[in-house]
Amino acid sequence: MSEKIALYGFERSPPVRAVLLTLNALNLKFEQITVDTRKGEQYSEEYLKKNPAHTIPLLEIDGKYISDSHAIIAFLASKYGKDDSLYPKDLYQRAIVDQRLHYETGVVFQEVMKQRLRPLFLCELPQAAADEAIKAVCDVYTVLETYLNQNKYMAADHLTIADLSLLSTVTVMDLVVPVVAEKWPKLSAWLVKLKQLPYYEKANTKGLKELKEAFKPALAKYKI
Ligand SMILES: N[C@@H](CCC(=O)N[C@@H](CS)C(=O)NCC(=O)O)C(=O)O
Repeated sequence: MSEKIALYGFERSPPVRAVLLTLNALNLKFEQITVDTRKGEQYSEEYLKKNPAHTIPLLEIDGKYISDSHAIIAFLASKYGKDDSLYPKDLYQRAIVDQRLHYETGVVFQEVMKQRLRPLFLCELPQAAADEAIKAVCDVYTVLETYLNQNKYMAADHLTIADLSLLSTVTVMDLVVPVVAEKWPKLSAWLVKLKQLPYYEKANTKGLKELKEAFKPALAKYKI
């Protein structure tokens, strides 16, 4: 690989961690450039030129930019995968991976994490709304359990970028609503298996540890 790769973002962000997991799965060298959204760094003039949508992650590759974790990980797997297993070339198999990625974008991250879990995390909700948020998380787990009844991994019988994307968010939701084997046996086993990936610790645990600390007041306040 001769291209120069840089990843903008910080590790608390699940979509940033999805990219970190993929970069590590592909054994790629890259530079990490901190953009802390808590400090509003995504709104700097310089960053907005690179990503007008002011989101992290952002990938820079030889002076060109790609935003959105799903677009980034599909690009990386297509360009650097030693075969097509992470992002299959077969159009039906690829459509299944894409569907899981869209589900992660629209439902898991945007609807459940951003709109429901974030206010819970900020202790802004009454208990009834917290109950709704928890139910939304359980609904996601049930959908994922069904995917895992169809395949050994989220979108195929082997690891794909759909697993890496969902792993970054499910590990956060698991901090609030634990994925218990009694209710979601396949999802629970999937989590255990993915946590054994050789690059898991390096790519996913730093941001997660910080979030675990940050979640403590909410976990003390609500009955979950
Ligand atoms: N669908 C996007 C979501 C990215 C996103 O919303 N990231 C959050 C941080 S977790 C962010 O950049 N928020 C700051 C902002 O939108 O201004 C992706 O997967 O990259």
